[in-house]
Amino acid sequence: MKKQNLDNYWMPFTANRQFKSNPRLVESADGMYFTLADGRKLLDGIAGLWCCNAGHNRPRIVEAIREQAGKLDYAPAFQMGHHKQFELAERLAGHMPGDLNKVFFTNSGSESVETALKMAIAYHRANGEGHRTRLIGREKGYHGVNFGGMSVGGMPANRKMFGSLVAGVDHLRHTHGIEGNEFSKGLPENGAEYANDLIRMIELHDASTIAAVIVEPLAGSAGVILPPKGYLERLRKICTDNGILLIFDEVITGFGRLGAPFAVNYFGVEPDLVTTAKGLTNGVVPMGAVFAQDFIYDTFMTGPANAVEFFHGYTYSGNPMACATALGVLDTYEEDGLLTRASTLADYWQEKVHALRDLEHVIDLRNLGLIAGIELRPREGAPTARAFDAFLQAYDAGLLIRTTGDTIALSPPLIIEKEHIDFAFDTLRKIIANLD
Ligand code: PXG
Repeated sequence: MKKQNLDNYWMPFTANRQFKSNPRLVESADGMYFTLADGRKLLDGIAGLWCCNAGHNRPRIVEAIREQAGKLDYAPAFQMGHHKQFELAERLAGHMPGDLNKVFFTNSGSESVETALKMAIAYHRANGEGHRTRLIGREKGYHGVNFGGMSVGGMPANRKMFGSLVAGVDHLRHTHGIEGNEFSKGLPENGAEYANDLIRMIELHDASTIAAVIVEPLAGSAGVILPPKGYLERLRKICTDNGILLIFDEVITGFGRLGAPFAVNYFGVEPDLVTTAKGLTNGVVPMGAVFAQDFIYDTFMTGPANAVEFFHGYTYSGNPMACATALGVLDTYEEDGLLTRASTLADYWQEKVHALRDLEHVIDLRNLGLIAGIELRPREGAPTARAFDAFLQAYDAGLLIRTTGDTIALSPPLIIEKEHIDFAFDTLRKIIANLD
């Protein structure tokens, strides 16, 4: 076979030179597994990138795409519509609790975040409070890579190369590493008071300048950081008391990851806007969605009926192929009970995660639903190297994991069976025990 030319593709979030010197190329995928060019199988421990919640090559999804491609390939996104956009929005709203009934389509998590931030600022303006423009994010937050999301995000490496970012942004402290929370099973006990950072910001900036607070209910990318018990509830109350919109970024937690359809259901805390992507289409076709409370939508629907109410949208918002895919994905989730299945495996998963506690390199273990964070002690003078070694060794042993800093993150497809969980943790135990 002709050797593949790897020169032209500039890979995202990848050490290009290292990768190209020893590429890891997947050939196909089915169920819980990727297959490599040499026929070797790789158990997918991270659902692609936290997105293939129904696993790979699911027949309903493949069929939905085939059928749509031969029927309606594209429809103009503005001033025109097609049936599947409305059907999908209705079905999605049916899974989201409360009055989060209005759905705006995007093409990625990053675009969902930009959309939600713009909705928040524009909402206040439409509501006669145009002075509310400030956005509050959180340290270690990840809200995608576009300017708004990067600015409210709190990952230094993702920000430092890109200048002064969006003005008028502030950050709550993160909740990682709070004393007494090490090795918590599920939600940690300590740190609800970190939500009071928002009160300090209100005292500093005045509530009348703040449009919205955006947080991941559970921060994935920064290494699986869980909200302390009561934290999200407190954030909700402070926002409500001060007329500030609360945005949950559910790009990772959405679509069954925690054992409920959304973190909104799981925590019983209702934000004003919810951003999603990833699991919405099982990662198969790019798509995102923002859920808005009815009152937000209604606030926009007040001018003349022939006026565009929200000057925002994408050529591919509600793209027919993406909508058809998402409908096939929802069928699969519903038929297989995947939006709640993680809750039936969460105890078993938790037990397996915390069984790694005796390993010398392990300094913290975190879990919720079908998510795990295994934090390793960084190697002297070489942060991230130990975890990346684990990634390479797991790959050689037939297991795909993800690392961020010195934390290993796991978030498998929600179709996972106990035997897969056993394989993943047995493999990781051996690898971590033998790391330098
Ligand atoms: N918000 C959150 C909470 C995310 O996790 C985005 C927004 C951006 O989504 P897009 O579709 O624009 O990439 C994300 C994406 C990882 C990892 O391994 C996480 C993401 C993407 C790639 C890798 O932690 N999250």
